[in-house]
Amino acid sequence: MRIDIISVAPDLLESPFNHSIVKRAKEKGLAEIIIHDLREYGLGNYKQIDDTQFGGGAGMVMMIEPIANCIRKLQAERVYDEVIYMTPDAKTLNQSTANTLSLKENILILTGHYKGVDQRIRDVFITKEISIGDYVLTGGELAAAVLVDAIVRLIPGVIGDEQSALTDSFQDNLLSPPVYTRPSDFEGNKVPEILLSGNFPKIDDWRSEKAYERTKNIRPDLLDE
Ligand code: 6GU
Repeated sequence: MRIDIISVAPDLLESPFNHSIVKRAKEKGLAEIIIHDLREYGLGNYKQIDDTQFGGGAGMVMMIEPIANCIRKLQAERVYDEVIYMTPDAKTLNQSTANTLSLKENILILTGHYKGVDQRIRDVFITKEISIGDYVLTGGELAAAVLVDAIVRLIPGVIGDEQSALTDSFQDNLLSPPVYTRPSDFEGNKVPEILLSGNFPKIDDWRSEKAYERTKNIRPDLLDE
């Protein structure tokens, strides 16, 4: 999979993709992540990328031409399955969206700053808008890093143990059950007996039960979906 990201703060996107699973995916050739500095497409000597909003009001708006020029240049090189805009005023990311996106060939991600981008960018170029939750970040870069991490680990072949991604929290709209490792007794806090029993069908049942219990207590909304 190839992922292109357009950003005014490309340095924010260096480090998140040079760790653990995402790094391994890149090394295995399963994911290619390229960051594009929007400033290079800015207008005039000052490389302008934002301007005051029509109708008045505080805050700058990202201008249409630099973004359009950047997107068009990238689109001339490959066909994108999705052109995604990261913005808090969108549907929130969930595991199902991450699953769907992990099967795409090429995706382009636009990250916003300030008051956001001129609406016409969204109307003309964007095929999907994603928020990562009901709170506001300074810019879309950290949100894009979250999205890319969630997608890349799902690309077939990225996680060695195939089971591992499949048994994650949310994969069946359930939270994960509790997990334990040695020692089996920490200052009197014992690991549940069943996990030491070697009875694997029973252990599976126990884990399902605990996953359901946890979901019911903490995220009952997931059970309605
Ligand atoms: Cl995608 N962008 C920004 N700036 N804030 C957010 C967000 C995105 N998702 C949640 N908050």
